[in-house]
Amino acid sequence: MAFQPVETADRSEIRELQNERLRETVEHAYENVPFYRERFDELGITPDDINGVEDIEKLPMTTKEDFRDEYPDGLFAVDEDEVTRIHASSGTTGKPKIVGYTEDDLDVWSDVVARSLKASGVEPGDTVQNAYGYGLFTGGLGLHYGVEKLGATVIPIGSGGTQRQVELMTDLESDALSCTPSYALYLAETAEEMGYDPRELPISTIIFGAEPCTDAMREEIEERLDVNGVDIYGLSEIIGPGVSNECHEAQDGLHLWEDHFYPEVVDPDTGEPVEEGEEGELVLTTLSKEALPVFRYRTGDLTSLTYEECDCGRTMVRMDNVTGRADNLLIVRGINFYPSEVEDVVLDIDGVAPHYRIDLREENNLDVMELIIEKKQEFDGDESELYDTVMTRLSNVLSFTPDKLTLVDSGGIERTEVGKVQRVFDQR
Ligand code: DLL
Repeated sequence: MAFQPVETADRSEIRELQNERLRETVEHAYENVPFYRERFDELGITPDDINGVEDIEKLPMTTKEDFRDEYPDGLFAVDEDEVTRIHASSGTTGKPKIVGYTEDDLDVWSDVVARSLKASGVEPGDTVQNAYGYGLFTGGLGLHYGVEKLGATVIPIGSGGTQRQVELMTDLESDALSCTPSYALYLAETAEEMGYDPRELPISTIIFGAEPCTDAMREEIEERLDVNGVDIYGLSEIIGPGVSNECHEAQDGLHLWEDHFYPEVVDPDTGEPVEEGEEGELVLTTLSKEALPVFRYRTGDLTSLTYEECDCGRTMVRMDNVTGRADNLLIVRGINFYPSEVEDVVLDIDGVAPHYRIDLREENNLDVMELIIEKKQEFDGDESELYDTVMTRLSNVLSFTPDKLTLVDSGGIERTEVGKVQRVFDQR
């Protein structure tokens, strides 16, 4: 059922592994990363103070600014000749975050991605069409080696070239597709334009990640392509895709592979831990990374954790799917909301396609929000009624309405064929 026995291990066994690995990681980082040694000194701690994960809060937190300050490799804990691979994650501003892997790190990464794929319902012998970008982005190569590790066949097509994706998928009878959720929809549209019925394409599973996906968006993908949509989560600073993944059996949260990554959830403002089940910012500590050990990394991603048993038999903690980031809270004239809240409301309305954008600008020193949404191709109802429905629903559920609501025809919102979709354009 699971790819590795540890996925269903007793909690006490998992805890022992975590304790042992945390102690090793602390020693390793203290010995080899001046940045961490200085932080430890400032806090007045040494590796002897860390006996296990119960001491995790004594450790310093690491932020994306630390990656930038230590650019390119100041956080690396091994010599250059031990680094087998480099990846990078480009932020919206400034230098990218550079991450490195030893051979053992790459092995762990393949393992956790293979676990993720198996949890998604992919079996050895299946064919996975990997439409994540290859290159510095961790999505392409990360998924690639996981598919091979599982014993499945990978089609390393990468991102873009959507017509070719559809043709190859049909000719090679791909069982699964890995891509961003927005790309899955784009592929469905392209297939339709090419004269295919997207529901008749051979894929039965889509492993989507790298972007937030609300339940409404997932339903749309599943319906349009007649697939099971499974969520994969990860970030370059920790390893890449494969930090956690939904199981297809229960699809009730993402199992976090906590023998390699220790999770905490904290209040994004104070950094203090929140109760199990409560939402906050995910903070991750690597437990086995050699090239780039990271303590208490502030991911910025909002989620909650549950240690309750899962129907699938895996014992590893589950995190809620990530639909918001602590830093994408929008504040418009004092009203706070996340783009995902707007998405949830709007996509639930008949006649609205899963494509939208939020434009924020300043007019006469005031914030102005414009919401642009696309009508479904088959929509033939009354446009002003649709307009009213959207406004009323937003007002009822979120207690605010945009200053301007624009309905555009199908295809009116630009699609993202390569990379991550951008839905908020803040020009303030
Ligand atoms: O996006 C790694 C990845 C590749 C994950 C392919 C899944 C599939 P980065 O480019 O470093 O790495 O971006 C990491 O993307 O902190 C989240 O904000 C967001 N993210 C990743 N997966 C999900 C997901 C890759 N399943 C950042 N749901 C993370 C929501 C996600 N957000």
